[in-house]
Formats: sequence, C-alpha cells, structure tokens
Amino acid sequence: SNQVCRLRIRGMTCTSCANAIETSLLGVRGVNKAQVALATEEAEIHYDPKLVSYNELLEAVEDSGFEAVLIA
Ligand code: 9UX
Repeated sequence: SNQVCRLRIRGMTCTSCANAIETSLLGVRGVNKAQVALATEEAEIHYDPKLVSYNELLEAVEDSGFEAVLIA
C-alpha cells in the first residue's frame, strides 16, 4: 500500500541541502518517492506504512542534519 505525508523541514539553506534530504529519505526501506522543496521548507513523501513509520522518516531527515516535524 502507499501513503503520502508532508514534513516541515528547518535548516535548509541551499538546493544541495534539499537534494541530500531526498537521497536520505529514498534510502529508507518503504519510501517510494520523496520531494523536498527548499522554498516552502516542505517534504512530500510517498511510503508504505507497513514498512516504515513517521519516526523513521523524521530520523532520516535528522540524520542528514536537519530538523523535521510532521505537518498535520
Ligand atoms: Mo551546502 Mo546547503 O554545504 O546547507 S548543502 S549550504
């Protein structure tokens, strides 16, 4: 199955930041698609909730050096 969530990401200052976060998210098992927008500070993530949790998505962003919170 597939689900979409959005995260607010703090701390990005350039396009490479956004690309690094996308790469990090895409490396998580169960993530099918990840788009990070610098201008809006938002990430849109398509994932299988049977394979990956919100917390793992947040951790993937934080491991690449940025803060993330779920957008309700
Ligand atoms: Mo370049 Mo963006 O080091 O933080 S990746 S500014």
